[in-house]
Amino acid sequence: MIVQWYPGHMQKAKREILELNKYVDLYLILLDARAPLSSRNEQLESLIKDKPKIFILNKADLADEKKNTQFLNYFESINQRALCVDSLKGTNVKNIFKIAENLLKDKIEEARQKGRRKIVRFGVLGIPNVGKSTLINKITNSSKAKTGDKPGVTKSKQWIKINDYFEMLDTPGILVPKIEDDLVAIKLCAIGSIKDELYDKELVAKKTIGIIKKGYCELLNKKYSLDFLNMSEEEYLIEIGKKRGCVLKEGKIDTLKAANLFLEDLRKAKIGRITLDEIGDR
Ligand SMILES: Nc1nc2c(ncn2[C@@H]2O[C@H](COP(=O)(O)OP(=O)(O)O)[C@@H](O)[C@H]2O)c(=O)[nH]1
Ligand SMILES: [Mg+2]
Repeated sequence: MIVQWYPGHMQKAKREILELNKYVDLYLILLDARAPLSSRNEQLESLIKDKPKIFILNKADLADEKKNTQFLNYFESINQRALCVDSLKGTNVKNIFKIAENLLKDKIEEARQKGRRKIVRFGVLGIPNVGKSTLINKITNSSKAKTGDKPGVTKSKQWIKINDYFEMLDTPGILVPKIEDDLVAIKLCAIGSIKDELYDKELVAKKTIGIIKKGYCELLNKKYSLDFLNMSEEEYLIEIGKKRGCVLKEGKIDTLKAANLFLEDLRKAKIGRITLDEIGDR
């Protein structure tokens, strides 16, 4: 097992989502554009299958542009609405409402004919650190929803009026990441959705180097001025350590420090815009 997990989390998440589902008309399901398949939890999604949803491929600014397009096409092919978003800058955020209006046009029209106004209530769902609070802040233009760099900082609950037609719950629903599959778990650790204490960073760094050397070998070699062709993932991490001066007292390379540096570079897209999932992964 890559990640140490506690049973019971899934049950708690289910209860919370079922409670949320009593009030919500439409869900924004946030996925990390750098791993749009691995950051999905279809088991929990199935609890809300009676409600329309829009997949938000968030942090699209950090992900591979070509893959962004491929994944948008993929979601279209499975008849799902999806949008690439940068919640920090607000790129594409306005389009969320156009799609939402379209998805709920029958209900809106039905209310209008009865002389009422349908207020569409949004709920935001996603795994930790995917940018839920950042998106809610961007949309509601307030600092009510707390954001942070660590998974799981949000508490409290309140509807925030966006305009005459839309309201948004200020507290997102947290989806438990699916971690039964080691490859999925590695990717979720790599993008920062799993708390650091729960996994072995050296192992994750090595495995992630293994994943990205296939499609992004050039970016990797350029960033660290190395040559991948002749090296194992272990050796590569050691070389990164040498280049970055991660040396222990006895002259040994500090591979944990090297792993931290590598993961930091990856998460901030300092190696380049990298997407870890492939369409064919599912
Ligand atoms: N580059 C980039 N960073 C983002 C984006 N959305 C959120 N972040 C960052 O991701 C981290 C986690 O965001 P947060 O909203 O707290 O995630 P939450 O746990 O899902 O509520 C923060 O450091 C945000 O600044 C985005 O679209 N692009
Ligand atoms: Mg949050």
